[in-house]
Amino acid sequence: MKPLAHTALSAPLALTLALAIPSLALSHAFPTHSEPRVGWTIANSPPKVTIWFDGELEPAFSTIAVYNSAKQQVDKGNSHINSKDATVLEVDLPNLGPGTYRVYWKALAKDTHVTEGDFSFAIAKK
Ligand SMILES: [Cu+2]
Repeated sequence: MKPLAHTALSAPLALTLALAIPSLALSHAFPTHSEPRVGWTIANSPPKVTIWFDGELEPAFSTIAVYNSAKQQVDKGNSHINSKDATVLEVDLPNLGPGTYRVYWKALAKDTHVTEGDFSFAIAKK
């Protein structure tokens, strides 16, 4: 999965944090893998989309949204960080029909840096 952007939420704040706590400067979060996997075609509607990151996320600004090919949002709107693991972002899905779906994610890391990107997966026709 390739993150498409890595921008500072607030440059002055990020700079202040980076200077104050150097070890946090590199802790922005990038995805390591997802379920469904990037680009894969799967047989059945998945119960949710899960993305694992390489660092802990801030719950308030970290989101996943899933769209169908008609650009309608199809997820259940409950995008959230996993309660047991702050590096995991997930959103529940209703039962989806065959087609291609696009997942847009945005992650705010503890260092105030935002990463975002998108990928697709497909559900095969029966
Ligand atoms: Cu960063």
